[in-house]
Amino acid sequence: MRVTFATKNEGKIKELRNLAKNTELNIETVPDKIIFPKETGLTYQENALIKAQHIFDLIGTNVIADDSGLEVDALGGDPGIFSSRYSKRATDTANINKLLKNLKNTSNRSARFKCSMTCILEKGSEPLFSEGILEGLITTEQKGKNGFGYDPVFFLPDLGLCMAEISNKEKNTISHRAIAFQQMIKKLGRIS
Ligand code: ITT
Repeated sequence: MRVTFATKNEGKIKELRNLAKNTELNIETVPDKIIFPKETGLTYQENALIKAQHIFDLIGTNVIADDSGLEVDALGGDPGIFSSRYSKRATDTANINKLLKNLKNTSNRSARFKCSMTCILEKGSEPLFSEGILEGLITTEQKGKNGFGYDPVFFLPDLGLCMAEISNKEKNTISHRAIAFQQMIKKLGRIS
């Protein structure tokens, strides 16, 4: 089944393509010229639906979207739904720098990645939703070159490594996005 992934984030595309390898889903991307509407939702789920619905309205075929973010306990859950636009420059490096600055001298480093995924199918059923969460700790300095976003400062206590230090393949066995995707695959299986 062909599904268009409503995102502009190259890191997400790479991950979802790999996740979909052993499934019947064929992940397509949106043309560069497409402009997404503002993510005005108050939750990951609302924002994922805004992205998916926008592309579905344009192309009318199966669409999948994810909205995700990092929640840091010592910052009251920030940056949360604003994770990609946390800093003014809104680049991965600027976001990480702002995060580490805001956590300076903070001993509570607990945090989690959350992902809400939605799928709208052309056969006209209600949108499907799934979710994934991954717990971790925010480091004091960056480590590793893999992944994207906050991966270089997201420490995985069970592995003793940052997310950016593990392979993309390994990330895809534990990540919030992988959990949400596996749940979505089950839901799609039930209705096909
Ligand atoms: P699209 O809206 O086009 O999908 P985006 O990057 O703006 O791309 P989101 O609005 O969902 O996507 O924001 C997610 C942000 O949360 C992302 O840019 C990262 O900063 C962070 N994030 C989400 N998943 C992550 C992951 O697996 N590793 C590291 N950072 C992640």
